[in-house]
Amino acid sequence: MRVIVDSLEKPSTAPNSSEQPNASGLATIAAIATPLGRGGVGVIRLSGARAHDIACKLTGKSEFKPRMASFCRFYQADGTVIDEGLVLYFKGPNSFTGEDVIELQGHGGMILQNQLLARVFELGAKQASAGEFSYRAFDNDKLDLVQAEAIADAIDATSAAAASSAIRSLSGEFSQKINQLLEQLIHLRLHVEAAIDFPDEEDVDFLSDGVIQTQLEQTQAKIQQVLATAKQGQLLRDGIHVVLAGRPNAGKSSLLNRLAGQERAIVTDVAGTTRDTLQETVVLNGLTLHLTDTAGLRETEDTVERIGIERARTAITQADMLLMVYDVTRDLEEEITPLQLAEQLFGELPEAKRLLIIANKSDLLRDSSGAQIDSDSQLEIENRGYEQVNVSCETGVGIDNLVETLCAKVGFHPPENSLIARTRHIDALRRTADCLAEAHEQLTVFQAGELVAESLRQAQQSLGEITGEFSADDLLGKIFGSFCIGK
Ligand SMILES: Nc1nc2c(ncn2[C@@H]2O[C@H](COP(=O)(O)OP(=O)(O)OP(=O)(O)O)[C@@H](O)[C@H]2O)c(=O)[nH]1
Ligand SMILES: [Mg+2]
Repeated sequence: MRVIVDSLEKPSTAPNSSEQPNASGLATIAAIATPLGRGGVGVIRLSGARAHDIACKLTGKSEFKPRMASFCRFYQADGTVIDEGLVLYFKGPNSFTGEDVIELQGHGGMILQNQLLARVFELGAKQASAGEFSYRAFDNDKLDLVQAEAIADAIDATSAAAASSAIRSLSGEFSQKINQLLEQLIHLRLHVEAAIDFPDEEDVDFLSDGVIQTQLEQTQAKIQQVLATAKQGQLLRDGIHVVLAGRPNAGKSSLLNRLAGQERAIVTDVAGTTRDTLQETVVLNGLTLHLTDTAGLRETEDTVERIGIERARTAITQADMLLMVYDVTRDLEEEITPLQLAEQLFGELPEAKRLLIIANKSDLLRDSSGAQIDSDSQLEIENRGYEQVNVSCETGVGIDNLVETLCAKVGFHPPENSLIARTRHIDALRRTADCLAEAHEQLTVFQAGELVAESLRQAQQSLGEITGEFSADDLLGKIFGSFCIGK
């Protein structure tokens, strides 16, 4: 039987690394792990074979006990004291990186921390590059890629839900799901390879006895489940880019202020108030919204306004979701429907999944005549798969409904035990699903064992990219390069 589990060696040095391997292997690296600035405590972290030795030379001690805090003075070469604080020693492999790790907990503050770091370099450590500690942890099998990414995601989280999901991914929950799938796939490949290698076995026709097909379909279903979880995780991590667009004076800036819960944008009754685009990030119902307020769209001779409108158009093309805000008392005057207005404003009607229509100033409708939003146009909107929400930015009526509709439209459910995920993961899961669909076709339509085996091999390869089993060097470089120094 052929070898089933393909392997790909991890590279021996970190991508982006300024690593200078010496006789003892990798250099000992150091970096400030806490944010630079005023603070009670500042931490410098060292990792590598010389970490313990450097700590001894720095403090004049002969040794540190693993996992015990020791109060010490940190000395310059001439014996003057730089600072005093705690030394913590984690002996490899029982440390974050799997190597010997030293943490120097001195006082926070730029000058002290930089002096201490310079002294550590003098004693032989090298500056760590971005993500190098995490890379070493990955290289020493302390973390897989999903977990390493989860560390960065936890640090960068913009909502409490995103942070707790990242921590769940860090603990290995997401990796476990991927590993279970990998096991299922390997099992499946074993069956198929056996069917190819023993085609003449009597009584058994592995390819057509239905067992392989059933297993394949179960794996496909499982991939879809994980994909759905990952999509939620990606929304949780990245949020969505929402652009507020419409005619001047429709109430776009008022809506931004409502959603932000503060007076961020200038609101006046002068049409053309907003000139430049304005960004604000808010978390509503657990979903991070990166909002962009834009200049009202109209023909204009004003140079500044025209530049603003160009910027608005650029933002519109880049939006995940467009909120077309219109003034129910004015913007439909020429008897055009909201969908026609959208077509006029954006040049073409955006896809239904990218457009939410906001009928604003509903308070005025009721105040003046008691008239309601035109039911014919409402019907047209629904029939064509679009959605309209009636709001009043003045009174706040309808805003909650707007947020709920928006969340539903992008398929975001308030998170419960969700796991953080990235576009990279979703892409890999989709490719895996495609390979499995191909395998299914080769099996059921053509009974082509060799081709089924090849598609399954590719599926395993794509899936393995997620945790790092099959990742290429340049991908690793991209992932760890986006980390902060000291992580
Ligand atoms: N009655 C009422 N007035 C509103 C409502 N929303 C906004 N307005 C008023 O409409 C005017 C325009 O509001 P803005 O938020 O500045 O409108 P805009 O779409 O940002 O306008 P530009 O920046 O000029 O494109 C202001 O006088 C607001 O107070 C609403 O729901 N009801
Ligand atoms: Mg405005």
